[in-house]
Formats: sequence, structure tokens, C-alpha cells
Amino acid sequence: MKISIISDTHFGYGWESRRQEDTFIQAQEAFENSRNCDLILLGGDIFDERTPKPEVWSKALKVLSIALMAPKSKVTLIDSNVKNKISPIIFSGIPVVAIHGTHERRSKSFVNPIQLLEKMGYLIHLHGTYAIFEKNGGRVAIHGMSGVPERFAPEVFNKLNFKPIPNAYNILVLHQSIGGYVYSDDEESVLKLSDLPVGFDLIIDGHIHWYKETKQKNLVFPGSTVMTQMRKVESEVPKGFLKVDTETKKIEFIRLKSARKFFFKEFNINDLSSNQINEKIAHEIQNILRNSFDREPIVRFVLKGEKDFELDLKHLNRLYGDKIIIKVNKKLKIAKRNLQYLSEFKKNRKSITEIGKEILENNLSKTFKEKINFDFYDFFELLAKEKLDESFNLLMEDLEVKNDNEN
Ligand SMILES: [Mn+2]
Repeated sequence: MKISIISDTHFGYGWESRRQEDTFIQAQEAFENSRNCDLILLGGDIFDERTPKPEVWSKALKVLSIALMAPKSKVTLIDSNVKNKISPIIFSGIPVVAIHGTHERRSKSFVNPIQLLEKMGYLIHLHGTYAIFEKNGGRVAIHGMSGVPERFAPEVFNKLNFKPIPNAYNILVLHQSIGGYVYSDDEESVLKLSDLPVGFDLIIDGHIHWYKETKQKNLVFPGSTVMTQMRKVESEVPKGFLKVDTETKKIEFIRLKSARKFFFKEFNINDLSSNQINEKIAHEIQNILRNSFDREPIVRFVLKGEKDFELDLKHLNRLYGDKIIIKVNKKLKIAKRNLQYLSEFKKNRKSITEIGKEILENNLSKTFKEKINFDFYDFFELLAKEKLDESFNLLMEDLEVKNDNEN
């Protein structure tokens, strides 16, 4: 059986920016290129937000329908512990199996976008569940755990107690930070490599945005199909997806041709004048632009040093802005803490909901003297709509879960 594994398409990321179409263009290439596969597996963070805009839905459904409208796959469903939830529609083309990620996670009483896709007959959603498929006598069992707050990951994972199914090629799909493989530097992975079960032919983990094949427990990170973090590693590791042949056990990384090019330039500014810094940036941009690109590339400059300087970004954008997307960050040692909030704010371009959510989160954490791990977006939305009883219930639900976990 040939299986395509696509993760972290982040539909809607960069909406209303010059990169608005990137998530769709790049995921479309991955889906089109999966038409010769028997099954498609999605590793979470299909959407960038838990409640995507209708405009994002409309573009996302167009991409996802490539699987539905592809020539009918020869796989059949042998067994699943969520059989009664599975719509026959998914077998009209190439069946899609998915977990939800951190970006789609919502509290128990809410429907997340991946669950919605399941209701629409686009895919099978797994969370602590499995589905076994067969083609020409070969069997593939897919087991999945959708993204959970990192703090709870080991407990939930152990409770689910994943076990490979005999006489099948077994794939486990997750969406967590695992044993040193983390999403960002300030995040800790609670789940350890030693927590992962043995006997799986392949363990797939979404969440981490750059492709990596590890030597441990057949763990592979397919990476995202789109760049979201502008980290150095994202300029080095190409964006793509995986194709797995369960008979030959060959895993192939397919690089996306449509991925927007990203350049990362870091240099020290301590010995340079403002003029020299501006010139150096302009020079680097000119160098990049010697090549031609399908879409404007992105360049991110990280300037290291304690020195103050004048950066004429307006001028640079007037000269090159129509051919390249320019980002410049100062990496100052002094006043780092003060700058951090502002740069985070700028980077994320936070909405009022997000700011409100964070204030609420901080205040509640202080009140309860510990970090609360439930979904503050849902909580904030309920409060904003003055649904006080429901928001209270949501909070109590979380505190009860926590007590369950701690006892
Ligand atoms: Mn992601």
C-alpha cells in the first residue's frame, strides 16, 4: 500500500498578507502529488486556527476535495473502533485519515475543524482510536492521538496504551513535542522517546515544522508544508511531505516545488555604522535577486549586537519591496526582556481576542496558583458573549480533569 503523509498545512496562516495563498498553493501540490497513493494521512494543524473563517474553509475544502475526487482507491476498511462514525463518502476517492493538532484543539463541548471535516465525510478523525485498511491482502493499521496540552501528554498517552495490531503494517500518528524535538526553544517536551511504544513500523509526529527522520523507534517528522516560523532551520530544510510504501518499507520525502523560497541572514553589527548596515542589507538582497523566483522570496535578517542604528526599511522596501519580502529583527542583549513582548506582539500581530485571552490566562493562573491548560480561546469567547454559566462549566471541567490527573 502506498500512503501519503502530509502534516501542518496551516490553512489560513498569513491571511490578509502577501503570503495569503501560500498554505493553499503548497498543500495543493502535496495533494495533487498524492493522487497515485492508496491512502492519505494528515498529522494535525491542517488549519491555522480553531475557528477558521469561511473564506479559509472555502479554499481549504477545495484542496481537501482533491482526495475525494481522485480515482477511487482500492483500499477497504477492515476494522476500526470508530466504525460507526466513518462516512462512506471518504471511500469515493482516496480515503483520508487525520488527527487534530494544537492549532485546532478545542474544549470537549466544542466541535473542532477536523471533527467537522469528519462529519462532512472528508476524513476519519482519530484520537485514541484506530482504523485498519486492506489492499490486495496487505493490511495497514493507523492509530492516532490528536494534540493534547504537553503537560498532559504522558498521562493521556499511557492511558491510551497503543499496541500494534498483528499481521499489519502499523503506523502511529501524534502531534506533540517529543524528547528534545520541540516546536520552539522556550517549550519543553514532556513526552519522552522512551514513552513511545515498540513494535510500530512507523511513528509519525506532526507539530515540528521541519522534516526529520530519527533513528529511534521509527519516529519520523514529516514537517509542515508551509513556513510559519522563519527560523534558520526553515531556510535549510525544504518543505514537503512523505510517501511510504508499506511493502518495501521505503519512506520517501517529497520536496514541494511550489514552496516559497526563504533566506535567513544573520550578522554582527557592532563594528558597522548605520550606513554600512543598510548597505550590507541592500547588497544581500541584490544577491538573492540575481536568481529568478515564481513568487517573491522572503528574507529575514537577524542583526546581532548592542549597537543602536538607523534602519531605513522604507527605503529598502521602495527599492526591492515588490520583488522580495523583507523582515529585519534586532537581536539585542540589553533590554531583551522589554523588547521581547513588543517583538512577539509585532510578530504575531495579535488580535483583541488573543490579547484578552492572555490577560485572562495570566489572571486565572495567578488565582489558581498554577498554569491552567485548557482552551482559553473558547473560555474568552464564552465570556465575551456573556455566557457566564457555560464559561464557568468549562473552567470547572478543566479543574476536575486536573484533579483526576493528579490523584
Ligand atoms: Mn503546526
